Amino acid sequence: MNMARMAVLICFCGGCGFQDLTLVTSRDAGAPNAPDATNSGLFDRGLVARFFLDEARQGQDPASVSDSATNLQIPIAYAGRDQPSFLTESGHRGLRWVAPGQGGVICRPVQGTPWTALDGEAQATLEAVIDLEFGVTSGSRIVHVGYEEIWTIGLGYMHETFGLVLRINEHQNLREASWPVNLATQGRVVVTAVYDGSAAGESDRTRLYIDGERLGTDRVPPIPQNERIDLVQNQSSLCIGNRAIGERSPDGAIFYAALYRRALSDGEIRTHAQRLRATDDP
Ligand SMILES: [Ca+2]
Repeated sequence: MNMARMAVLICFCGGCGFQDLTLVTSRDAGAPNAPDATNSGLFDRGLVARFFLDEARQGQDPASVSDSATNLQIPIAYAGRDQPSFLTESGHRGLRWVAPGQGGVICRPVQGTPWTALDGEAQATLEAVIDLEFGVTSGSRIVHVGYEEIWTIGLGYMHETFGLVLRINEHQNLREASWPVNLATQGRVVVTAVYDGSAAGESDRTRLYIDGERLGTDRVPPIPQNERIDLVQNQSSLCIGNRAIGERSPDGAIFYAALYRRALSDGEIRTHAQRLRATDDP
């Protein structure tokens, strides 16, 4: 019988100055930092939604995809014949949009779903596996919660302007952090954006990682400590690859997307990146 084992891990990242204090529960005495997922090899604590986007082969058009965190079925709205469409790229399944700023979206209102657990939290993690070429200058959506033009929380891509962006609470005071990344030269990458309102330093309240490595930013947003995410539950939808009203697709593929109600640690993000680089399906 495996007994749960508690371990406190303190790791200091060489040169980066970040300290990562992580409390881990492991069922495997040989793996002190093992993911706590049952079968996916990914951390489950604080998980709000997880999409593997593996439902179909190229050319099939299923009506919905599954959120493995809640077992909700999320409708896919297709825009014409071409987007989004399922693809398999080097063995990885996902969906591809063929032009920026178009329609087509995976989307469902948050009200009445377990996703509302994110409402009022002062931490979140948005994670995606993507291979994007372009995004519209006003922000193509990767993982997005909001309504109409509003981002209550989302990860997006603004090609040739700001790069990857994390936006929070636009209906109150827009909090925006950005990282100048040209995804067209990156290929398939694991992108992780963290909002940690509890962080003492402003520069640590928004963090971005590519394949598990943290990027610096020269635009540190002034976010008050412990500001809470307001989802605007009665209006917002959770969407992948667009906003509910369309016109914000990226040009490229999304292979996986997840949303947490806590800030994943640097170590957890690296563990996820290794797993998702290898496979973004269950
Ligand atoms: Ca996938």
